[in-house]
Amino acid sequence: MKRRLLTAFAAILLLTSMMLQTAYAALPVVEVYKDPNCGCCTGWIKHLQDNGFTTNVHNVADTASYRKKFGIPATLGSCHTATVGGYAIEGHVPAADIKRLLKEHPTAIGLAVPGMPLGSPGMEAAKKMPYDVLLLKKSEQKTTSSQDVSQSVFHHYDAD
Ligand SMILES: [Cu+2]
Repeated sequence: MKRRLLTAFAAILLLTSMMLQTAYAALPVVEVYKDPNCGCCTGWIKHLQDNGFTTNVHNVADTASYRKKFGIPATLGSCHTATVGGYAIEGHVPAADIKRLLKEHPTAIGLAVPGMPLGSPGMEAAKKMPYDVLLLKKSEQKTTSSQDVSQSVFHHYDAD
């Protein structure tokens, strides 16, 4: 009898710890690569943290080399580049879109907000610009140029 109770107790403990692990695993750590003097990058990092993400910031001299390594075409570049849950995140991508990406889990390189549009997270401004969050995928065509990345609009943000 006592033994059975102990077994039940152990099972409950195991279940609880599994549930806790799932809760923590819900948002993987964002590894951010930025120039040490980039202010708007810091603004974006704060936006991620305010939305429940844990960040690991790497101050690097050459973000372009990381961009290349993560498969982001230079033409779609911004001020910082990041990885999360096996995806690349380029520029001022809103946290809500990163969460959607992780939830929907498409086969993709990741998301990009090219340039630095005013009004995007970390680029707060009185007047907002319209901008797109792009979903980047490896193109079917087997070429060796940066053209082998296809892009589609993941989320469009309107101007004010
Ligand atoms: Cu920026």
